[in-house]
Amino acid sequence: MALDPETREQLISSVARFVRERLVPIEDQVSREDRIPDAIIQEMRELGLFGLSIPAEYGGLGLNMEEEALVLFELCQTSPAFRSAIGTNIGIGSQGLVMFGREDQKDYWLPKIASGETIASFCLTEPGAGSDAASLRTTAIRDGNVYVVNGTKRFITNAAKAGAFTLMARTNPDRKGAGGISAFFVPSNLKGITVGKSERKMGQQGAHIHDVIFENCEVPAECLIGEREGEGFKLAMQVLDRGRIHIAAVCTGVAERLVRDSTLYALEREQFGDKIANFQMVQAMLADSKMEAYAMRCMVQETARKRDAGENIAMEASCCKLFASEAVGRIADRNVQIHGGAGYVSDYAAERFYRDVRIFRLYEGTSQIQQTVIAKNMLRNAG
Ligand code: COS
Repeated sequence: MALDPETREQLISSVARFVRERLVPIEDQVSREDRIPDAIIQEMRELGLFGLSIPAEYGGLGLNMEEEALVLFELCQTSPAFRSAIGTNIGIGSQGLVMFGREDQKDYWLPKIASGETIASFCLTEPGAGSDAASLRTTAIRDGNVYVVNGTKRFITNAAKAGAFTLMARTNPDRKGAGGISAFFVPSNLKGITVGKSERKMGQQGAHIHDVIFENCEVPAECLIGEREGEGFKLAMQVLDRGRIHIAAVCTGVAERLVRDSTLYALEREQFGDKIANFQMVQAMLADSKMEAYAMRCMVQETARKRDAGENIAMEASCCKLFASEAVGRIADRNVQIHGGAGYVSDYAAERFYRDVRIFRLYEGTSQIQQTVIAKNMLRNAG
């Protein structure tokens, strides 16, 4: 459901103010302490950020994809670790349920997800199944009223805080590939679930990833998302189609922040008796970064609108994710370059953002997976 223009503007400007006044001042602290203060998480709840995309009838703000992107453009003008706190609730952790869940499942879980009372994570990746998601080996074998789940999930964002997991597991181990996979929405407090340690990462300190281990975990049969087994891979792919627009919007927000940082630094720093902003080689870098950030915004908005209109956007979502994640890497690199030696030391945000943006080219499908999806669709359409 689209918001009326006035409410939409109010939401976007309150998020922008929250970022400017509450998040930017503590970026460095969050990075050093590897922790977002509880008071900030509470403010995020109060702003409705955990429920941006959850339909209004379940207590969320019910934003469509275009509106969600507009909010992310603002929310991500700061360390992307803050977005990660809400990212799984509004994206990959909840959307399987929103798109394919039964009414009883949605009634029970979505209000808790929307309020931030429950954190929802997405369990697809495994030690042996990353890009080749259809090769996952976690099994869920039906035994009376339960599925007995065994397997390990890897790099699961927000797992230690999660109250529930969207879990992809093989209900038919005789069937290799996508067809034997089903999706479940599983409470995290079941016996037989262990969450591993927080992994040390290159960037985005304050956001955490863990292994989730299932050992003879008895998952009630009603946790199957939807009515039928074997639909889990397609669910995961559709969640990721949407997730790829979301990540591209995140990249756009970060890119716009870095373009601003680069410009302000170039206007402040003097060399050879002049502001470096007056040197054409610096201007060329600024212009390239601006051009790319603008292209990102346009691509994301266009694709989000198409999705809202009900079109199949699998190919365009991959175009957005591929372009935006690669471009924000170049923009972060130019930002370091414009800062010179100061860009390499941790006193400036440039160094931190340079590390933070590297993950965008990896998660929710590497750049090479996006190329594969784009080319597959092109060839199919041409055929
Ligand atoms: N929407 C709906 N259905 C889809 C789909 C989509 N976007 N993409 C694929 N499918 C369906 C196919 O139609 C096919 O169904 P049928 O068997 O009924 O024809 C089935 O899913 C298998 O598709 P495909 O053969 O294309 O699967 P592949 O094993 O070749 O894998 C890629 C496809 C590589 C695109 C997929 O494994 C992928 O996205 N990998 C990256 C995973 C990822 O992003 N991981 C990040 C971790 S999550 S944060």
